[in-house]
Amino acid sequence: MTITGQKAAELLPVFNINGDLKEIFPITNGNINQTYDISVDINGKEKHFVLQDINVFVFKNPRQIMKNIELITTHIASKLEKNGDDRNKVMHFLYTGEGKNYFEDGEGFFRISEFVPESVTYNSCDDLNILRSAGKAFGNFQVMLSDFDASKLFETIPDFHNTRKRFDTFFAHVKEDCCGRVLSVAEEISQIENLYSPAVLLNRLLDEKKLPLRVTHNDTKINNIIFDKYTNEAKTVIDLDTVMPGLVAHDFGDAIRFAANKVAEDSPDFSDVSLDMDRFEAFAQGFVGELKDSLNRTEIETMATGAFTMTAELAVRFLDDYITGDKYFKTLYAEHNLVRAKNQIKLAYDMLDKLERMNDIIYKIAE
Ligand code: GN1
Ligand code: MG
Repeated sequence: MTITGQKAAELLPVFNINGDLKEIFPITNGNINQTYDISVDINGKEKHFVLQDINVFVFKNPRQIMKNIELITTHIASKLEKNGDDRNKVMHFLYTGEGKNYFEDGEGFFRISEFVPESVTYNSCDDLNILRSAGKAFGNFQVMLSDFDASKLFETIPDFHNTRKRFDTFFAHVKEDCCGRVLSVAEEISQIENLYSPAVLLNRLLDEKKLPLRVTHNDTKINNIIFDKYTNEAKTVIDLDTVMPGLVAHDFGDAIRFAANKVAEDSPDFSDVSLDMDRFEAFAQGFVGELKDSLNRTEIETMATGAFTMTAELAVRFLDDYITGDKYFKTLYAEHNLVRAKNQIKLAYDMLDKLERMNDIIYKIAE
């Protein structure tokens, strides 16, 4: 739901912010939750916060998300402190008078965090140093959670990166054709059918217990990292809604899918869609470099496959949303999900072509 200025002002005292709302701006990065930058006058000083209304169609149980986030961030904060680092480096939400890190009423499910000052985020980036540091930040996020007991976490979206299930659900929806759109995307459906077999490789290796489950972020778009505005150092990893047990290749792969595509994931310039190998290498240096001592052989061998897998999965998810009536992802125009799907299909095929080169790069870094 859209948050009005009046609602934002009402929420300030609920989260113990003693000040007056000055302005509220939508932050349009995310495809799911409604997010705002709010500025508040606190005793004559302006301070910014991030206010969000969680999408409860997507996150059926938002209280579980907030519990997960509380556990994860407390774990990371105490680890930072132990290492002599600043515990505030990890993101944290404000608490209400009732001791909750959220507030819900008939109008929405709200949470507020402090805006990281002097910071910047990137939706796309061709600066290889920034990409390397993004890789390092997401790799380090997993390092910080490597001793976290995964059984404490709720599965906030069951089967979130169960690629095989994503495909199977999609094929079932194709049969149902609830919105009469299937015929118009017959070509894309057959392209997706041809991706099925390579895309379920990670599922198979997981079933065979050759890949370990770790605590992963699961939504590693580069805009989920806050960078220092002046030094471009990665400061904080945000968007912890989908932190759940997962595969390391999912985190690596989703980041590559998003940050190493030559164009945005929803660009309609399909002929420009392609995996940029320099960006791939830079991110991999940061990510694999950070984690290599803890990765097993199969994880290293399937890291690049993860990029293909996540791209194929997103192609499926976007097309699935299109044929079932655009209920999941925010769309700005009628064919937005279809454009996203076509873009990701093109990228997935390009990655299959480049798989060997990608693997060579990973092996070199992991040596
Ligand atoms: C959604 O809301 P945002 O932009 O952080 C989605 C991700 C997709 C992404 C595609 C919970 O993330 O899985 O990769 O859109 N998040 C959820 O842009 O489904
Ligand atoms: Mg997200």
